[in-house]
Amino acid sequence: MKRILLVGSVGCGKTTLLQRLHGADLTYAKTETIYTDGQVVDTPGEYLELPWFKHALRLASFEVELVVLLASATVSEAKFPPGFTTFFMPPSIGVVTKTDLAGPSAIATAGSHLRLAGATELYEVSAVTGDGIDTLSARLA
Ligand SMILES: Nc1nc2c(ncn2[C@@H]2O[C@H](COP(=O)(O)OP(=O)(O)OP(=O)(O)O)[C@@H](O)[C@H]2O)c(=O)[nH]1
Ligand SMILES: [Mg+2]
Repeated sequence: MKRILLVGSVGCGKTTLLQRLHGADLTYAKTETIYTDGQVVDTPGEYLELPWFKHALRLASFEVELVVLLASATVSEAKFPPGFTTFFMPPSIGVVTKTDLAGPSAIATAGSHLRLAGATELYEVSAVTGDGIDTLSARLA
């Protein structure tokens, strides 16, 4: 599996996706700091949402091959600034999360936020039901 950095707002599903990708039990634990689990660097959503933490995301991105931007299908507002992917040296992909909790138009809205952020390659997943995980795992292999 590629070395990846997970970036997204608080509660968008980064840690749950990490657990799913690793085939681990899904257990909720608030991420308090940047940490590495195998090939995955997980980050707290605050690092995206609070401007003075953003530099930490950029530093962490130097360690990975791919940045994964996550947007929850349950959140209607954009959490990434336009062109956010240019902030990172490695390429980025976009992942819409929590597709089990939203309809097609909400999923499309989250996807449009990821495109505006600069992600040209999008995936739609539910870490809970497993929908879309095989396709994403194949991309990360
Ligand atoms: N239904 C559903 N719930 C999900 C999914 N992914 C995550 N959740 C739930 O959303 C909540 C937040 O998930 P986390 O994975 O902790 O979110 P996070 O992005 O790591 O959040 P921070 O660590 O605070 O930045 C938890 O209660 C998860 O169970 C999903 O695909 N479907
Ligand atoms: Mg987390």
